[in-house]
Amino acid sequence: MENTGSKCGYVAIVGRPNVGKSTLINALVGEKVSIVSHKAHTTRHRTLGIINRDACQAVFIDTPGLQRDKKRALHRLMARSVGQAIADADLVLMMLDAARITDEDRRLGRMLADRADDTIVVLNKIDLLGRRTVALERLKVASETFPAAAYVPISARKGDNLAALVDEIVARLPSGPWLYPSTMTTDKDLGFRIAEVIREKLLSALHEEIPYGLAVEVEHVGQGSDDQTAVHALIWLERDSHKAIVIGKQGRVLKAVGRAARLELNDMLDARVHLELWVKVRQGWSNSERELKKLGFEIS
Ligand SMILES: Nc1nc2c(ncn2[C@@H]2O[C@H](COP(=O)(O)OP(=O)(O)OP(=O)(O)O)[C@@H](O)[C@H]2O)c(=O)[nH]1
Ligand SMILES: [Mg+2]
Repeated sequence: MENTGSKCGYVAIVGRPNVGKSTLINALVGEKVSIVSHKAHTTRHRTLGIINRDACQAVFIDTPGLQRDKKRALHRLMARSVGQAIADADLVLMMLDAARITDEDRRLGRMLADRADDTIVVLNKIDLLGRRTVALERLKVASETFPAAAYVPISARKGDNLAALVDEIVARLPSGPWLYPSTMTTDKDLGFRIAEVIREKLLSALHEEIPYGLAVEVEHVGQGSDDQTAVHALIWLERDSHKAIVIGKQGRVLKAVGRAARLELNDMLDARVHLELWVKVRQGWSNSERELKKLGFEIS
């Protein structure tokens, strides 16, 4: 590839839980590279989403929502990956929910204070604000609270103003050769992506605290019968008492989760998927580095 005049850089997307970071990376890449749910703490792993525009390649890093509670090893790991992403990044998108700026946002702002020149504040969910004047007022508050190179209001869900955001990003990417092939959209392998689709469906089907003690591990992807693709996955829970809830009365919850996951996997794999799910208990996995490692978390 001719690299003269090309640009390439890492762009970390950071913000408190649930502000819409994963929704944004998916909207920018144009495919689902990171799962989304209405529950906080959905993203657990830093995940790349890559876009190419003319001679520019932007490598977005989706990160877990930064949170205060770091009691479990899992949460310490998630917080560490945010710090790592910020350190690795050429540019940082600091994402806010336009509805309100909180102490958690301010805490993150302090972490980024010395990176103001390469921080872009992204004010998300403007579709939920009634009037345009409210968006302008929120932008003013954001610009007074967080020093940054640019402030961009968007709706990640509706795709509003994303082109303006991409322009701001591309203008600030450093010169250099592309780091990834032009056809690559994410760094995650198929097994990981399948597990995440299943976890997403579980997150939307389950209530209360169960999602935080839930992990999905894909054991096998291969040729099934009748031209089907067979996928076997384990759903790990932290407590025996959660098993009945995840399975549901007469298996209804698990069946609905399996159906929703299978429909999405049919599209993702472009194949007819036969999905088998097993529910198992591994006590205390989220607070054990050894168990986290077994489940594929990177313990550095
Ligand atoms: N109305 C509206 N909802 C949005 C927008 N962007 C994201 N959401 C919703 O906000 C919720 C959280 O979205 P995510 O993308 O999972 O948020 P996140 O910041 O990645 O969350 P964590 O991974 O838990 O840190 C989901 O229900 C999204 O559909 C938006 O622009 N407008
Ligand atoms: Mg996320």
